[in-house]
Formats: sequence, C-alpha cells, structure tokens
Amino acid sequence: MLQDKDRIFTNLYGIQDPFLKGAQARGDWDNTKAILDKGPEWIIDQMKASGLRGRGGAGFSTGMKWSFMPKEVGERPHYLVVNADEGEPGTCKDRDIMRHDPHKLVEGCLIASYAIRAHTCYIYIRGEFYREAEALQRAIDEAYAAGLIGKNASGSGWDFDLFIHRGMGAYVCGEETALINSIEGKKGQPRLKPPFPAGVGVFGCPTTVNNVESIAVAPTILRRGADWFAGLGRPNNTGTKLFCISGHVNKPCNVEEEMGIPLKELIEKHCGGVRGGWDNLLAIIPGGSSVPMLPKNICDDVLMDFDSLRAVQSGLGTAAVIVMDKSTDLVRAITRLAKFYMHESCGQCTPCREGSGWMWRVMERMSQGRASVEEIDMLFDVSKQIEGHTICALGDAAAWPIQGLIRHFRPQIEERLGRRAQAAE
Ligand code: L3W
Ligand code: SF4
Repeated sequence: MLQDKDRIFTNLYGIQDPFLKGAQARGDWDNTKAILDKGPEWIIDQMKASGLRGRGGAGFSTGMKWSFMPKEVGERPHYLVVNADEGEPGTCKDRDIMRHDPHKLVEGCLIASYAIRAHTCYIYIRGEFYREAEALQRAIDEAYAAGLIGKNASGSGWDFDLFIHRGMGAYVCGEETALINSIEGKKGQPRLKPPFPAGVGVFGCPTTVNNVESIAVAPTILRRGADWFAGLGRPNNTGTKLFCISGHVNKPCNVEEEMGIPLKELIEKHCGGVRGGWDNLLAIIPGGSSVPMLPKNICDDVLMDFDSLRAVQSGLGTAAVIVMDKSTDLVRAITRLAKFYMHESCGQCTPCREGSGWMWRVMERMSQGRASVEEIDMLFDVSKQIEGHTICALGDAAAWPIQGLIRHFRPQIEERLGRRAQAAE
C-alpha cells in the first residue's frame, strides 16, 4: 500500500494551489538546474534504471524511448511532443494533472527535452480540454516569466520553448503518428511504423512522443532517485500509477497508488467498494475501454500492473478501471463500445474500416436477440482477423472488448439469443 510520503501527486486535487507558488511549495522547480547539469546521458540512464514504463497505454520503457533519439543534433532539430489527447473512454488522469498540477508537466517537458536534445516541445491537448489548456497556458506563462523556461532555461544555458497545440476531437489523434500529422496541419491519420518517430517524427525530424503522466513524473524520479521509484511496485512494473475508477462503485475517483496493487484493494480502499458489495460485481474493464473485460472471479485477486493483467489476457492500458455490477447489460455495453470504435476509425485500412462496422452491426443484432448462436464464433473469428492486421492499435481496440465479452460471458450471450428466439416462437 502506498504511503503518503511516496506520492508524486497529492491525491488532494481541487483544494491545492495549482500554480507556481503552490507548485514550488510542493517541491517543483527546486534547483532544476542541478538535474540538467548532470547531462542528458545521466538523465536517460536514471530514467531507464527507474523502470518507468509509458503511462499512455503501451507500457514501453520511457528511458529506452529517450535513448532512441540521435545523440548529436544534425541538420534536423529534435522535438518533444507530449500526448495530452486523453480520449480513451474511462480515462481522466492526464486531465487532472493539467488542471491541478500543471507545473509538474511543464518542468518535466524541460527536463525530457534537454535529455533528448530538443529545444522545442509541443503539448498536443485534446480540444475538449478547454479549462485544462487555460491552466496549462497559465503555468507556461508563469514559467517563462520566472526564467524557468525560455532562453537559458532555469540558468542551465539551454534554450527551451513550449507550445500548446489544441486538437479537434478525434480519438485517433491520440495515436502518436496521427497526432504528429495533426500538428503538421495534415489529416489526423496514423502512419505506418517504422519509421518510428525517433527517426522521422514531427516535420520529418527526430521526435519523442510521451504521455502526460510519463513526463510529469520524471522530475520527481530524478530528484528522489531511480532506486526509490524502482523500489515501488513489482519487478518490471515499477513505481506509482494514477488510476481512474468509474462505474458502479460508491465513490468514483482518480487516485495514485503503487503499481501492482490488488484490483479489489484499489476499489475497496479508495472507492468505498462496489455498489451493493463485492459479491454484486459482474465484470471490470481494468485499463480503459480498449482492453478486454475480466469477470469477477479473475478480479478477485488480479494485480494492477502491465504483466499481471497481460497474463489474464487483458491489459493495464491507461489504468482506467470501469466497474460493472450485476445490473449491467454487458452485451449492450460492449455494443456501445463497438459503435464508438466504428465511429472513430479513420478508414485507412480495410480490416478496421469494414470490420469495426461489421462487428458493431452484429453486436447490435445480438443485443436485440436477432442473431444466431453460430454468429458468436463468426464474430470472434472476424475480431481475430482485425487484431494485429491494421496500421494502428485502433483495430485491436475495436476487437479486444468483443473478444473479452465472448471469452468470459459466452453463456450469457447464448442465453440471450436462445431466450429471444424462444420468445419469438
Ligand atoms: C523506436 C522502436 N520507438 C516501439 C515506441 C513507439 C511508441 C511506443 C509504444 O499504442 C497503446 C495501444 C492502445 N524504435 C520502437 C519504438 N517504439 N518500438 O514505443 O509503441 P506501441 O506501438 O507498442 O504502442 P502505441 O502505438 O503507442 C498505445 C492502448 O495504448 N490504449 C489506448 C490508449 C489511449 C490513450 C489516451 O487516451 N490517452 O493513451 C489502451 O490500452 O490500445 O495498445 O511511442 O513509437 N523499435
Ligand atoms: Fe485508421 Fe483503423 Fe487503420 Fe488505425 S487501424 S489506421 S484507425 S483504419
């Protein structure tokens, strides 16, 4: 269980001063120059040693990603891009960082940019986050005025500029290469990888794209030490993590906890438990709408980290925990998600463009009881043809919720189809 002294964020959002005075009182911007003076290689080595894995969903090593950038700046400038296009249903952690703790992000942007030798950073923020963009801009303005960023940022000798770029509401622009296209003023469609952004990113230049939380925790890791962060959580799943818990709990909340906390403990400790008690639980989506749901018997003792959730054929994703009690119509719920992915598909690749619509139509018929039991297998097969066969992960995201439903709740789907079929006779 995480102790208060090991929290990076306060868990007291809403009652603290988000801006410079409050941030400095919490230790932000405390001798940032001393961190920068240790040099890019030291910073990257520390980030690697901390074990921090990307907090946007994929869980890729942050230090490793920074190390992919060229060591010398050639003709092409380097860029840092922060992905603040938080659109994954159920996820609202980056929103809270920007609203209530924006200086952690601004300081992280300076340090990360220095480590990858970038003089410029763009924060790509979801268009709907209007107030958050305002809070962030105020923090950026304060940091410029105080000499913390800008020319000779924090007295380091490094010039650093930070810009906010506002998105226009497309979920797929949270995919890093679609986001890069969008910054360039192009249609927000994902690019084929490789090349990865570290080779060819924004404006064709070496670019690192990181999630807000990954960047916002970096200053604290470097101040307190990689060993401190690596000592929290479990091997290969280190540190603390922001969880967003919604749905059928008594007190939905965002909370920072230790990676690897048991799912049940997370909900009972911070959310007042499941509505009607733990035995009233039906299923949980543990990592944002893109990952497969888990039935109660797995939720009873699964741990909340990348590897534990992968071992049960789900994922930590963005750590958005969506709780569904026994009153939930799971077929209807997943049909709604299928519609979301169909709507957000950019249409570039056939399996996602055609498959997401096809799956939604079958799910819609199933939820109305107008499908045959044989179609359950066909739906699963088609979802497997989409998974892994598309340009970006949206295809997987369309397939996985449906796979989770069929894997764990097939009898309920069959019963629904059978019952409706009998009713029609
Ligand atoms: C250089 C290599 N770079 C990998 C970089 C790559 C990227 C990162 C991870 O998807 C997931 C997705 C959603 N050389 C590299 C390399 N990289 N190999 O590492 O890459 P990847 O492809 O594993 O994942 P991704 O495309 O970043 C993200 C899942 O997140 N998700 C949704 C998230 C939604 C939000 C949001 O709303 N904020 O994050 C939820 O589960 O399904 O699997 O940077 O360039 N050899
Ligand atoms: Fe577009 Fe879907 Fe292909 Fe991603 S998987 S590039 S969203 S069509």
